[in-house]
Amino acid sequence: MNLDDLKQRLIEGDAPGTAAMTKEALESGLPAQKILNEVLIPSMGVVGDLFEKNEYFVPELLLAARAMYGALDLLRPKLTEGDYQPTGKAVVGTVQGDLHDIGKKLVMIMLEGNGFEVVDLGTDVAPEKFLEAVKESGSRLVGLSALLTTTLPAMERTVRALKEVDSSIKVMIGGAPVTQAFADSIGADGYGRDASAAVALARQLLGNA
Ligand code: B1M
Repeated sequence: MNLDDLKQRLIEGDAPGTAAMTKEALESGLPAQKILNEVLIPSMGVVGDLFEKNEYFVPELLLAARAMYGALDLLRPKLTEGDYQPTGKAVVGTVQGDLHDIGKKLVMIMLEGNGFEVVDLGTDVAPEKFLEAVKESGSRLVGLSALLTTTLPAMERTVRALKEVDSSIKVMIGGAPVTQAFADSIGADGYGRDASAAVALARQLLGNA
């Protein structure tokens, strides 16, 4: 099948078309990881570029996000296939002021697929909410996502708040503007470049590597 057509459906925010072509790609035997990494994620990048050039506006971003969600739902069973033993628990959320959640959703899908129990706090999550969730769930691992340079300070505040309460809680961070150097500078325990790296890091931080 022509993967450029799928790319175009997602860039245009055509949810039914994206779903139909994702299904077709899976049925033709293409691995879910390949569809994700070589078609869907790069298409969201194109959407971002069009937004930057003022050719797309927020409504177009929302349409693309909706189409991406539909595709992820179809890929989820394939991405999480495997015979995994329970690995650990993690609390995840997008930091305060930030509404982006597709990357976080992917991280969650991959963590769950690798045996983690995940408590999802959603988006725009205040530091206190992370603290509460850690207390309630007993999780020793927190994952923070941020997509805006303007919400990086909220990430720093959240790491600081968690570490002040209990310095042994492990915090991993990720998202497009995040780097290893930033993680080091704010005292996070690790940075995951993508969802697969986040799983390896989560295992390592909980001593299950
Ligand atoms: Co927004 N947005 N957006 N947006 N948006 C970006 C991020 C932007 C880069 C677009 C651009 O200008 N090129 C830009 C940020 C610029 C900057 O800060 N440097 C931007 C902007 C400016 C904005 C608004 C301010 C626009 C406005 O209102 N004027 C506004 C802010 C709202 C807010 O949050 N307060 C806004 C709004 C939105 C929507 C709500 C409309 C929508 C999000 C819908 C949703 O998520 N449900 C949206 C979208 C869709 C995007 C782009 C186009 C796509 C993001 C995405 O889903 N990527 C984005 C452009 C881009 O990223 N190139 C853009 C796909 C996703 C799989 O990748 O999230 O990076 P990503 O996740 C990756 C890794 O980063 C990593 O793993 C994932 C898988 O590989 N990862 C982790 C992520 N979290 C991790 C956590 C980990 C580990 C790894 O451990 C815990």
